[in-house]
Amino acid sequence: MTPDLTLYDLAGADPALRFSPHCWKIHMALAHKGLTARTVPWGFTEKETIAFSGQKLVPVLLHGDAVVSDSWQIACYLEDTFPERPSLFGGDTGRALSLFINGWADTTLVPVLARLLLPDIHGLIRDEDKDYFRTSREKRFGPLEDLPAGYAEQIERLRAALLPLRHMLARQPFLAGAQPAYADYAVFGMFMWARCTSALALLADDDAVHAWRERMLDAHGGLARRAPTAG
Ligand SMILES: N[C@@H](CCC(=O)N[C@@H](CS)C(=O)NCC(=O)O)C(=O)O
Repeated sequence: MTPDLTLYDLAGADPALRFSPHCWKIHMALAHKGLTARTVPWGFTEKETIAFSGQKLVPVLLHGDAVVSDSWQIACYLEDTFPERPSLFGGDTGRALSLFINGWADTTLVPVLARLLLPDIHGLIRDEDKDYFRTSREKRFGPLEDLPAGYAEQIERLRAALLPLRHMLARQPFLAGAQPAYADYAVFGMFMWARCTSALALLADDDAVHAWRERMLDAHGGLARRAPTAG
């Protein structure tokens, strides 16, 4: 029987525009497991809609009576609930290493990318979310209007931060080895955040990370490549 899954998924003013890096990790993880979820588009200030989950962020996954929030917890839930389907981690060692890569992407790539993407995202979200988005993001990153002035340096920072990835992808096609798995999705979510919201060229054409990103866009029948983008 097909499991009944629902995913609360960050959306723009256009509900088809799904750009959350953490939600994208889960879109890819679901596809990896051969699962589909009904998705519910969610705006930044719709905190009441997900209050049942006991927290204020997406993704949130519902499966029967189970309510799971936080992308890493959702990935572990999918792995443990559907062990007969293709593994996201390839065992306990792979799970531990995937947790490191997930944490690396969240702590190293999110702040660098945020400075490149936030002004465009502000233009793409629902009017009723704009004040909240601006106030919450400007506390961390300063005035949104000031960010574009630093884009060239910021892209260099991003490319420098990707060195460990580049080093590995020069030797194997995916972070998880011959085929993609959650380690890849944890990083690729960041690139979907950028692809869906921005036209900035973040990677040089001859970068091994660029070639990997192309392979990831093609993975699972081109799920990510088909996703609506702002452009
Ligand atoms: N550690 C969480 C982070 C979730 C998160 O930051 N979600 C963002 C969307 S990408 C969100 O819900 N933001 C709402 C807000 O900023 O109030 C995870 O991995 O799921």
